[in-house]
Amino acid sequence: MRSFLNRSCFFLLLLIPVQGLLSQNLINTLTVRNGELLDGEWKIIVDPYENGYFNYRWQPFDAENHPSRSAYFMDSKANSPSDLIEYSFDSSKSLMVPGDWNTQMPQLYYYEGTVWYRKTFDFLQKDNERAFLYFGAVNYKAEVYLNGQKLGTHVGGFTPFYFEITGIANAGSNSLVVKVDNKRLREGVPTLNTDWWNYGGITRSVKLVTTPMSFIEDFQIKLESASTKDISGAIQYSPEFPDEEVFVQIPELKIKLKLKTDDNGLASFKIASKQLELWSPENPKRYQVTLSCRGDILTDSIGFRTIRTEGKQVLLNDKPIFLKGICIHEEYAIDGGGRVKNASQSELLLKWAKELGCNFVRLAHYPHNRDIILLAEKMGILVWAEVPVYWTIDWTNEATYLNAENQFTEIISRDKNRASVIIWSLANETPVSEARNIFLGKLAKHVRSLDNTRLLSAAMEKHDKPENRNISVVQDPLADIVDLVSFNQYTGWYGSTPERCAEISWEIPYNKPVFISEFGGSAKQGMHGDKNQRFTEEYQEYLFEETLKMIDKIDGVCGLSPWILVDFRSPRRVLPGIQDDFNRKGLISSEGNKKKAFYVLKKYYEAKSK
Ligand code: GCB
Repeated sequence: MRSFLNRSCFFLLLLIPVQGLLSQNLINTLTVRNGELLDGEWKIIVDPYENGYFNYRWQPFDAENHPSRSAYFMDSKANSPSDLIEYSFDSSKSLMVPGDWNTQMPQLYYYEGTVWYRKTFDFLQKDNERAFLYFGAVNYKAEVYLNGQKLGTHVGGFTPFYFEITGIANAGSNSLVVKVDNKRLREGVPTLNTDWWNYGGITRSVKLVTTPMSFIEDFQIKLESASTKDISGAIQYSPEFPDEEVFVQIPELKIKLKLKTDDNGLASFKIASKQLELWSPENPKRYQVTLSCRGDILTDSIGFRTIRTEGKQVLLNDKPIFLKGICIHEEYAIDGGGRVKNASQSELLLKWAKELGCNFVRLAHYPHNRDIILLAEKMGILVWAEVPVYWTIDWTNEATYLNAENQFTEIISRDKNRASVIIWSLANETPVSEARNIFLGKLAKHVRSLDNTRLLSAAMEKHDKPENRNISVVQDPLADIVDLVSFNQYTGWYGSTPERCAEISWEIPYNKPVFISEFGGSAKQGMHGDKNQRFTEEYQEYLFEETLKMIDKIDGVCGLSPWILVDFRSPRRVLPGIQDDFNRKGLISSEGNKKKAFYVLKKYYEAKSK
C-alpha cells in the first residue's frame, strides 16, 4: 500500500473488512451532516398524571387496540378529533430547546415526570431525497409523533437518536410532538439513586436532515500504527448499492483515493502517509477528510493518533503519557446553571481544565454533548467517556442490560472518529457481585466488538485490608477485563481527615496502568477557616496536598482525574448555607470562582510537565 503514498491521482484499493463498522446498524453520518435546526422555542404542556398519554382507565391512547388510536389528541394541529379539549399547545407557555426544564421554569425545578413539547415547522420534501429527524439527546424517555403519527420511542438521556420521516412529513406545515419523561426508574440506566441533578427536557439540539436517496451512511477512519503511519478507513454506502465508486480525499496529505463498494455497499482502504503529523495534546493537528459517492459529499476534521497500554504505562502514539485530568459534569456554572446548552459553555469548561494544566478530562457520569468532544479534539484534550451504569443498577434485568448496551452503541457510533476519546468506561463504583460481574463482562465484550481501538476502563472501588486497615487494596474481577485499573477514593473526606492519607499504603496487584478516577472533598468558595474545618477552602486545599503526596507513592500511576472541576447540582446535597443543592467538591464554584485547591492541583500538574 505504501506505493500509493502522496500521489494526487485516484487509486483503486483493495477491500479490507473493518471489524464492527456495521454491527451498530446506525446511520452515524446524520451526526456529521448539517440540517435545519429545530431549536428555539417549543410549546410545552406539563402533564404529571400523563393524561395526554393514558385515558382514565390507564390505557395508552397510542396502543394498537385503543378505539381512538392516535396521538392526535395532544395535537390540535393534526386536525383530528380529540378527547383532550383542555390541552392546547397554542395557548401554552414555551421552553427553549436545547435546555433543561428545571432551570427555565421555577415550578419545574424539582419536577420529574412528563412534559409534552411541540414544534411546528415548514418542510417541502423533494422527490429525490430522504428526511430524518435527529435528536442530540432527550432525558430520559422520548415518544415522538409527527403530525399525529407515532415515529417511535427512545430510552436513555444522553445519546443521539433519529427517525426517518421520508414520505411521512406534510408538504408545508408540520407538527412535531415529543412526550419527554424524566421519571427515575429502578430498572433504568441510571437507576433511582445518583449524585447529580436529573435535568429533564430536550437537552440537546434537534435537526431535520435531508440526504440523497442513497448516501454515505457510516464511516470510520483511523490511524492503524503510529510508526508506519498507516491510515485505515471503511465507508458504508446505502447497502443496496454495490459496485459504486467512493472517493476519499485528505487534501493536506495529498491523498485522493477511488474505492469500490462491495456487495454490501462497503468500501475500505489502508494507506500510509509519511508526512502525517500525529494528533497529540501538544499538537492537536486535524485533517480535513472528504468522502463522496454519487454526489453525496461529507466532510469531517479528523485527528490521527494511537492509544494502547504496555505494562503499567499508557502509550499515546507509542510514547508514555501521564494523564493530567479532572472530572467534569455536563453542567454550566454561571447564569443559573443547568445542563450545558451550547458550545461556548462547553468551551469555558475545557478552558478551565486547560488553565489547570490538564491534558485529560473524565466526562462523568454519562455521555456528554458532541460539542465538548469536538472541542477537546481541537484543543488537544484527551477524553474518558462513560455511560451511566452507576452504583446499584438492576444487574439481573435483561432490559436494563440492553439499555446500557444500547447507550454504548449510540455513543460509539457518534464518537468513533474522534481522536480525543481514548477511554470507554463501563461503570462507576458498582458493588462487586456475581450478577454485576456477568453484566459488566458482557458489556465489555460488546464495547470491544464495536471499538477495539480505544482503552476500556471502569471507576472501581478500593477496600481496606481487614487485617491491616492502613493498607488499601484494589481487587475486583473487573480489573482483569479492563485495560486501565481505575478507582475512586475519598480518604480524608468520607470517614477520615486529610492526615489519614499519610498512613495509607496501597496494594494493586495488576500489571496494568493505575488511574485514580476520583478523589476530593467539599469546600464552599469564600468560606475560610482552619485546615481542619470541613467545607472551608483551606480543608479542601490541605486534602489535595495530602492526597497528591499519597498518590505519588502508588506504583504504576498513569494519571488522575480529581473530583471535580466545578460545583454541580445534586439533590443529595442539601446542607443549608453551604451546599444548598450543590455538591461542593468543585475546584471552581457554581458562580465560576476558583477555590484554593485549584492552585494546588495546577502546581502539581506544572511539576509533572517538567
Ligand atoms: C463518588 C461518585 C460521584 C460523587 C462523589 C461524591 O464516588 O462517583 O458521582 O459525586 O463520589 O461527591 O461523593
